[in-house]
Amino acid sequence: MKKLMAANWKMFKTWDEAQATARGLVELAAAKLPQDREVLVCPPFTCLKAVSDAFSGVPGFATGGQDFYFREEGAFTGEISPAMLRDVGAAYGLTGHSERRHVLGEDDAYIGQKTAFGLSAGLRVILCIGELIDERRAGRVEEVLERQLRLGLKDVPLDVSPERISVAYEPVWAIGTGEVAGPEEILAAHAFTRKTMAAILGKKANEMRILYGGSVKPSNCAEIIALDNVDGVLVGGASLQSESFSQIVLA
Ligand code: G2H
Repeated sequence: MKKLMAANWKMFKTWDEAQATARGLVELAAAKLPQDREVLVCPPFTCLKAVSDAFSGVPGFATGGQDFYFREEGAFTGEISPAMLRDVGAAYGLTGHSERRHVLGEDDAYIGQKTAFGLSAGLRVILCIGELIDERRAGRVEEVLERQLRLGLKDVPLDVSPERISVAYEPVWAIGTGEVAGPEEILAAHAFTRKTMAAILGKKANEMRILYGGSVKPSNCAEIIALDNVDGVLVGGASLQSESFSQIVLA
């Protein structure tokens, strides 16, 4: 399975900034991109078209939305549908990012509805999961991940193509803090995630990608990406500059 090197730009960049960063990334990384890697950038909705256009015709480069709603269209002020994402070139959509859960108040059931709807509407979906520091200290990591996976993947059809659904493990205490989970913590969480996905979706879970996210940077990416059950990374802060994200993509 190809490793997915994914960027989450969160609420950063205007159209011009997004275009310049995307073009810079293509310049720095496209020619050297190994066959077994793919690049994904999830910009704010307002710059998706700029990044999709910059990636157009570049093999292995794709764009995605950071979120979407679980209806095709309608009176849902402020929301964006999977079809609208696809209309501006996006192939992927994230669900359940920790900032959606803990800043915007989304719960597991809602995230599960979006995950299933995004797949049915033709997106590739990356379900994000991860525990809070208090949950880790209380020894509740597996309980939290299991709940997030069971509810998040609840309505995913069992015949889904494995490349269309991925999970990103992002321990909340490692997001934007500079504090990376250690190899043992990543190995344990990813192995548990794989086992739980298999219990929910069957053997095909072995062909689904599990990404790690949380303070990934050029200096730690090579070590993380080499770990068992790490099939890619989801990068926030260090993906905002084409120089640092290209180093991660090629690490
Ligand atoms: C986790 C990650 C990107 P950062 O949110 O999803 O952000 O790399 O800044 O920790």
